[in-house]
Amino acid sequence: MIHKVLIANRGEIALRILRACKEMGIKSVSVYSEADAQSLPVQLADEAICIGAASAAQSYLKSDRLLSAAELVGADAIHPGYGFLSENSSFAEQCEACHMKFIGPSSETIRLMGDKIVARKIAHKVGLPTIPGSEGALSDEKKGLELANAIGYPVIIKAAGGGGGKGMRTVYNAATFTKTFCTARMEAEKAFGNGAVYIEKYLEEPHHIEFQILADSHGHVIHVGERDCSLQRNYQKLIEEAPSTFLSSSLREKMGKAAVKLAEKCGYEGVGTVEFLVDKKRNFYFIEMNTRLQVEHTVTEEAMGIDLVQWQLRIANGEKLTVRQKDIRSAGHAIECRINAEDPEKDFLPCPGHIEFYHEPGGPGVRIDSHAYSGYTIPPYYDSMIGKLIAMGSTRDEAIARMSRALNEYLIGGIQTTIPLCKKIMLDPVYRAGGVTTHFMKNFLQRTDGNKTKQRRKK
Ligand code: MV4
Repeated sequence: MIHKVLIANRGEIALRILRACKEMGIKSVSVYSEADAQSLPVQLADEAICIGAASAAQSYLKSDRLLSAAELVGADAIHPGYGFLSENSSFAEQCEACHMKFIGPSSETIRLMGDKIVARKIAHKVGLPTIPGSEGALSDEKKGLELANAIGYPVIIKAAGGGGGKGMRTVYNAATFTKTFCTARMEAEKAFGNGAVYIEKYLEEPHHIEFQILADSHGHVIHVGERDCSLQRNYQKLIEEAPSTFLSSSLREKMGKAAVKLAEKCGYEGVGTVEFLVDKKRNFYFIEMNTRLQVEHTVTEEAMGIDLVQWQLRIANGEKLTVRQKDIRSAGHAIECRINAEDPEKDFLPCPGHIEFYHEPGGPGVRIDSHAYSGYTIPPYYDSMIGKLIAMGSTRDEAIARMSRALNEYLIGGIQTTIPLCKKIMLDPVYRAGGVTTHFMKNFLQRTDGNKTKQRRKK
């Protein structure tokens, strides 16, 4: 039985996890860096323990210190949250060796899915559609060029160690292939310590749709629907929603079954996400599997009326899933806006600093997951997300109306945030029509920047 959980993370997700622990009568322990001593998760957890200096490399990424802290406080399990060590198979392995329950799948599953070439091979082998491309890693630029010529341009070069858009390069013709291939491989080696790259046919304007799966330790797997994460900028998700307006119920069923099959075939345990790209003609293709709780898990929670973090804890405790696939039904429509301490007017420059004033929205259909408060200082060492605003309604229009009004109530003084940008997107006719593709933000910023330039010229 899990009595005490050490939360190996910070910020809003640490808060999210300790809330689930409290509701279940499980003791929670926050770890913190010297920069996070004043943070909300430190103040609200049952215990808190300092693990090092401000930089992530000296604190939240130090597996030995996390394990020592867990042993010191008598924790039975470690929840890694997202980012940091959440998809680090060595850390999961160290936990296994110490008989400290790592809340997530086995280190073996994390390792397999962490290599995007291996994940693609497994998905293909068990019958999921994958994008035409290389079978494994490409040995050299000559083999790469031959294959790219055979597939036809454009092609995309991806790193085995990458994921989430890191280290990707698109190639539009044979003339530029070799050079781009070599740069991609060098960058992959430097960034991931793994120079292995693969290629796929490049899909134009795809939709990014991911399925949330739940798997208990007894081999039962279900999916709890999809999230549409097409609205991104530089591979950073900005607004997510569930369900996707782009899927028919029959396509949803087909993709959900594929996601469940993959989880079953790899002996998955815990919550996981199977990512797909869907093209204009509604062909779907597996791209990656994420073996962690994701930032945007909240839209699934609100759209499906389910607590995913509580399920993570129950599954880690060896409990069986009590819900069956046929019992899973939508509870409405949910949208999440990521509130980042960034200045959209200055090319999304992060702007950490002192929050002088802070007022959260409320009322029907509104949820905020945030560790911010009036007087809090956002440290410059970590990512710039300071909260997530989730709005739900019985229809998408209702969720949009609630999001708009909640964004107007959300008052943050002292720093720049993505709130004004999200307000503009909620009013945008293209967004409101639904079915945005991964190219939405580029077009949106061009359209609206264009307005700004015209206005400046008039002055
Ligand atoms: C692609 C693609 C087009 N064709 N793969 C970016 C994130 C990573 N998980 C996969 N990504 C893409 N892979 C092929 N074969 C286009 C993207 C992509 C993208 C995907 C999801 C959301 C936003 C995106 C923005 C640009 C490119």
